[in-house]
Amino acid sequence: MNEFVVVANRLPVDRVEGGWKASPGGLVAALAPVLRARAGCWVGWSGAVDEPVAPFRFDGIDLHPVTLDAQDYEEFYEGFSNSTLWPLYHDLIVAPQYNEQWWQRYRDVNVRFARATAEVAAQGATVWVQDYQLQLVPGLLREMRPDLTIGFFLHIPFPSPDLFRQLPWREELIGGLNGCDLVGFQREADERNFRALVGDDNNSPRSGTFPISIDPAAVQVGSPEAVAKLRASVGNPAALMLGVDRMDYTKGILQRLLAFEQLLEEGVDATLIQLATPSRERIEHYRKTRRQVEEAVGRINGRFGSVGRPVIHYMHRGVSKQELGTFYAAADVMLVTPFKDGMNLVAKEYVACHPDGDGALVLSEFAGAAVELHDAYLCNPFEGASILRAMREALDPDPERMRRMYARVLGHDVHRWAAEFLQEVAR
Ligand code: GDG
Repeated sequence: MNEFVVVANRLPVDRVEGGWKASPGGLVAALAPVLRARAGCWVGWSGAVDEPVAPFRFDGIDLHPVTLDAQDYEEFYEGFSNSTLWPLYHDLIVAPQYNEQWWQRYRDVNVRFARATAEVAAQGATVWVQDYQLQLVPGLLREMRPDLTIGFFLHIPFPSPDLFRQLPWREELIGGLNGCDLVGFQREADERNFRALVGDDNNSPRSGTFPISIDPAAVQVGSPEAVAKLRASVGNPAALMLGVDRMDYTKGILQRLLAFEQLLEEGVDATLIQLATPSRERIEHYRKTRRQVEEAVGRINGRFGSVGRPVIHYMHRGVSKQELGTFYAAADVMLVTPFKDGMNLVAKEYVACHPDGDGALVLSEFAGAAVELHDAYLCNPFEGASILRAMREALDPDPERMRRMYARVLGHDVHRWAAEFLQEVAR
């Protein structure tokens, strides 16, 4: 029996030939020490469809797999989680779809997660539920196991009450969160939206703001040699710019490319590396985003590139942590321009790769990270001219701004985030 249980949609591992490998991520880095110290375990889905897996131990942590079949994947994951809640919580960048069958499936899967958790949690244990896919779990678990201490952290934004009220199942979803002792949010604005919805009566849980962060020790800063080699391979431009995102319509990749195109029109000698890792590829809005991005990359390279020297180096795949660290260290300007983002860890990872004041961050006002990283060159991604202005400013950066951001990120890492949440949930 476990004194501490983490419940997340995904287990912190990925399937590989003949076994498992650790999936990189700040959440595991932050929670692994706590799980080991407190005899804890992790409940989640393995990532493989229709593949029941028995509980197993990986890297000193007990993992309890929950099985999802093809229909769960379609209706719970792609459907209700990512075509209803995701767009609604990101302020309707695309229209959410409301589908009764998806909702039923979302509830079924949440029941399965709650049961699996109830089975492994010790008397009086602390359970920490993660993110929007599992919003009903706290309420279900509270009924099954009134003895537990239950926390929930929302990694994505929480919308204004007027948007939330669109949901045909709003009562049930709020009921789910009411099962918590503590609900945590990325920004105070998210917490305020939640409080405006639930009020302050005795049925509503405590809430708090806990901006998530990175594990600085896990970021592999590129060596000077690797950086020089990368810069030479892209033709040693005066300014090397970088974008790193999941291919998601919330990230504002197209708008960033269009602003970059305008910068080139002004005659600036700049090259952009844009990494867009594949994401939710069966959902039409994601396919459309990819088509638009790839069309723009082709057009801009057609206009400004020459043989052996494209102006945008675009990759639609994942790269190793080491390669990513070289990109971060090499980039003069990091472009993070989401329309809406819970936090955005890419911005913090870039800052962690620039301890000496070099480099510059262009950051959307609508990323949670903008609250702490107000020394970035902030922009409004809905206004092309604003992105362009921030890019121009970032070409001649003030090193003090990067130094202050570096101190902030290093002083508020993911270990501190987890410790503060767990201290508050226990209070
Ligand atoms: C959600 C919220 C919130 C990306 N490509 C590669 C790679 N990555 C890593 C990055 C970073 C992570 O993926 C992406 O995290 P973000 O925070 O930027 O964005 P989401 O995936 O949307 O995450 C977000 C977060 O949850 C945590 O609460 O900040 O707002 O939307 O760590 O480095 N890593 C490697 N290769 C890649 O190609 N190794």
